[in-house]
Amino acid sequence: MQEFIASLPKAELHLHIEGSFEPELMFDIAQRNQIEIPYKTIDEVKKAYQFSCLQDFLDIYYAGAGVLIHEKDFYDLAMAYYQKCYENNVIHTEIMFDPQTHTERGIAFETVISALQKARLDAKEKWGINSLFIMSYLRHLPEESAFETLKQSLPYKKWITSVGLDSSEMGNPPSKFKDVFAASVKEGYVPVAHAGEEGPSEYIWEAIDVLKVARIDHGNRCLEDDKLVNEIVKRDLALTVCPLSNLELRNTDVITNHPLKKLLDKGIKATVNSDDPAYFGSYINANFIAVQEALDLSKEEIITLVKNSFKHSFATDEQKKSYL
Ligand code: ES4
Ligand code: ZN
Repeated sequence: MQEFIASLPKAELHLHIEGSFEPELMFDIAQRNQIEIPYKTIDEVKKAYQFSCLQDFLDIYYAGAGVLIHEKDFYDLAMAYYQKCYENNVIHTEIMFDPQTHTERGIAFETVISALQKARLDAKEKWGINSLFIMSYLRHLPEESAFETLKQSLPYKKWITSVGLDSSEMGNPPSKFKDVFAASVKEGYVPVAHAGEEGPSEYIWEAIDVLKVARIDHGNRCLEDDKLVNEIVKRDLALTVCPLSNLELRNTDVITNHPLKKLLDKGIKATVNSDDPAYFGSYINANFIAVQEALDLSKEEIITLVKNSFKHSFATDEQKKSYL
């Protein structure tokens, strides 16, 4: 089964590039930029990567991203993730990046997007990997800051497919970003949002009704509301589920209780993704293997999950035809 999973060509739809920052690369970049980080060894890092909730993780994630300064830093970060895609047989990936994590520290939007674009072209040439970019707004910041980010993105619009919403969910409902999402859609960006990861099912309702998302990131807590489940099925909205992220951030107590199979059984188009693999210790194949074993998923169910990712990707129809 493990070989079967590894051998399948896959798409990844929920991946934060800043969350793919492996400690080894973080040490290298911190050293060349002469920035102090609070760890001396990989062991110390692993010890620090024990989280009790989303916020706990985010504090460490933003601190890690703080060593990224130059275009080459972002390029190296992205290339390291594409290398993992190659190793995991990911042939199509939709990469989220958080501009505000960097622009708030004085790094230019252009530095980030130029590096990502170069890496995308090189990964396509080197490994044949197709990728799209999702510009994600930080929901703990005011909507005004997201508007500023939208404005900064416009010269690079042709390189960016979609807008997302991430960071601290509780207390920052999707409706806080109603206007900036409407403006983003007007500019041609496809809307997605994290909802129902830690937050309640009401936040998922807002993501679909107010932000009019094309996909829901996580969405696990939809299971608490039957009407919402019906609506998600009816509107054919996919969920980008991240099993080992849910486990590491304690949104799932044990992996055998993960809701993935329940979602599939209710007819929801669930997909499997790694979220922040460097922090949660697992890339996409490990996520598939963990849920396959814990939930006793059949080969057919694995194929359904993989097909869901391709079908609900933002690839062109022509690309989708070649994938499926
Ligand atoms: C995130 Cl797992 C998760 N949830 C919300 N925001 C995020 N940013 C990076 N990873
Ligand atoms: Zn995420």
